[in-house]
Amino acid sequence: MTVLLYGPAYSTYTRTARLALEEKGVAYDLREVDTLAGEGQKAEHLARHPWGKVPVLEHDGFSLYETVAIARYADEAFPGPALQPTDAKHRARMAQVCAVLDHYGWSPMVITVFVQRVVVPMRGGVPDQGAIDGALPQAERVLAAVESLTDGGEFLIGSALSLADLHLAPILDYFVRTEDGRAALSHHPRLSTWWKRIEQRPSVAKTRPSFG
Ligand SMILES: N[C@@H](CCC(=O)N[C@@H](CS)C(=O)NCC(=O)O)C(=O)O
Repeated sequence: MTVLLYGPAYSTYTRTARLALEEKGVAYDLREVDTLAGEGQKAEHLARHPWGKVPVLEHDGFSLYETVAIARYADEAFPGPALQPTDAKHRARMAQVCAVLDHYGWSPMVITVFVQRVVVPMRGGVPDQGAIDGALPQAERVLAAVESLTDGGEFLIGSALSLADLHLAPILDYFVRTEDGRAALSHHPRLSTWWKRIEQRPSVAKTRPSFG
């Protein structure tokens, strides 16, 4: 049965779910729910997600929200290259990086720095410099933490692509569209090298939003 993924192409979390499906080679229909236009709060979407957020995946009568759960499901329910290490320590590190990004990274890097520097001016507004100044040290701390948790190889964790890579790529893609973000990333050589490689991956290139 067709896999449906609800969410807009510009959403970083939706993109992580798409990356997992793309890397597994799973065909899916992206059903745009424009959360910035308030579509997440319509009854139709609230029936899928009690907080009106994206993404939501539907497969074979099974409905699932929360990106980490969706990405794990994509990995475990479908054939294709494994996206989670089998070794307990690497698997725990992968989960740790995803949690760090969710709890401490996404908000300062995407919601503050990217939105203030890119989206607000696009809409004719003036960036809130105070908010940016407050977010940058938080972003730097996250980059330093993730850099210290990585193995320094081709992928963030272990010897293969994992959900940690798919979690960070959409966040960093927006962050480095700002000068502040590029400067912050340049302080972290492992992540800088990782980003140059990962941004060229077909799944990452295919899902890159034009937004911003
Ligand atoms: N914990 C959720 C977070 C999802 C999330 O915040 N998605 C954003 C888009 S990237 C969203 O739905 N924003 C709209 C809103 O908060 O109303 C997950 O991991 O899926």
